[in-house]
Amino acid sequence: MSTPRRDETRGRRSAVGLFLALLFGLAISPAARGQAAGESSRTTDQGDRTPNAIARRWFQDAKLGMFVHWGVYSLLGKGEWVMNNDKIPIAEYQKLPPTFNPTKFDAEAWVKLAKSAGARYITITTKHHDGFCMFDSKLTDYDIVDATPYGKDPIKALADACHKNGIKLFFYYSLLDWRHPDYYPRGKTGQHAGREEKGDWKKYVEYYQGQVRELCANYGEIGGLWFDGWWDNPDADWDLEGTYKLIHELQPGALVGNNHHVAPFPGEDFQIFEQDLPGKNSAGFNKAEVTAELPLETCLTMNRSWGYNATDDAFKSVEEIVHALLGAAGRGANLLLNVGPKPDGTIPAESVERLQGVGRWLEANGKTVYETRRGPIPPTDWGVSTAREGRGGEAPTVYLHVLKADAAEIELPEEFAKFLVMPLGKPSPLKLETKAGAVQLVLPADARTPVDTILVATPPAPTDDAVPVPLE
Ligand code: JFZ
Repeated sequence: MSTPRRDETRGRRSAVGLFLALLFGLAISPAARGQAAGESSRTTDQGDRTPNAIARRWFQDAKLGMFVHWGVYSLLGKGEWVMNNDKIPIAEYQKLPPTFNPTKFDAEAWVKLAKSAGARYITITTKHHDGFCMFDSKLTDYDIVDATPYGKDPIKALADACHKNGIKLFFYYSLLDWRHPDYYPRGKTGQHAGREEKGDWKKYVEYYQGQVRELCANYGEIGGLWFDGWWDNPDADWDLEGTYKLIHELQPGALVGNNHHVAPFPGEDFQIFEQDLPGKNSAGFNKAEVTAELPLETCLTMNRSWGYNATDDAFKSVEEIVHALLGAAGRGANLLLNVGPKPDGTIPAESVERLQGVGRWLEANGKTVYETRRGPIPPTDWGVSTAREGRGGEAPTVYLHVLKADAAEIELPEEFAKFLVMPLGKPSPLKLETKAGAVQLVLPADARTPVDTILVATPPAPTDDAVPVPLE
């Protein structure tokens, strides 16, 4: 016979059970989530076998991507905004491509580096705000094949190397263009380019959509498109609906994201945060609410610059980057970690070292990150949680990532009272004490590990009188 106390326990247990079921998308149908038909009915639900849903789940599993900001601006070593910031007119800036010859660019080496970091995808600038195209476009001569002594398409080489090495490739594409004459009426930036005060916006939209078509048609299977620059001209008619439809038609498994800093538009497959974890706004421009419906991604610089900056040595440590990765994972987001290659095509040594450091950490601890979802404990003062679905009827596993180095005791929600909690890779269960409705977990110094103390929490078996049994 159940005692009242046990009934309470069961109630709590089912709350965690419900959370975990929701977490892995087992329980909610699109209809139950009030979604309309068409574009917005795309889901991440397990049962949804459309290429888009499969790609979204793949994306949520992937956790780490390598972001690449590379263009003719790299020559000046002052970041990718140099044309605007230094008020360089087009006539001057155009002198850069004839000197751009990245003979040391090695697509295979970049992809292997991304892999050694534990990244599962690469997102690269195909055109930034300066309008220069790093891919072979038939719609302009202002591209790397037509306008530089290099004369080859690095995006093609990268796409081939990615396909060969099982890495997905996403294309960053700037909707904003500081050079195109038809980018008119102008937006907030690019005012010193020296263009005439005229232009045909419709023609610009045709141009950019034509380039999106090229990116979807000429590089085999791609991971998706990552748009930026909408914020320069938010009231303009961008026909994003048409653009997204084109992408989804040409590449049914490609995901669309847009760094517009507002709530996601229909047809977008993931929500982007810049220099901030979802829900935070230290950068000042992440005011959008975090959507529950879409996969999330946070992009982050390794120093303070996106494009190569010769004097910026404010590099984050490997520990800080791993904490950012876990902070993202604990909020259900991927981390897109940036590198700014040099004009010769090599990636700065500081970045290489850090990528490899992150890779070493993931090599040892990746099973608590990849293929997980945000865990049942929201990010808190001691760290974050992630959770992994149980295979073949097994109970799900919750990973507690204790990021606070000196935490001697951490507080857990009372649902955890009957969980078995063990430091990753150590066979000794930790002591849980219930005090005033909360569970205190004692963390002796010898149970802690540098960077992240990972605790594996296994829920009690679903039978009524279950007593946790230590795992073998
Ligand atoms: C944008 C780009 O401008 C930047 O060069 C880089 O590519 C980054 C990933 O994305 O950064 C922005 C864009 C808009 C604002 C801030 C940073 N904004 O509106 O405040």
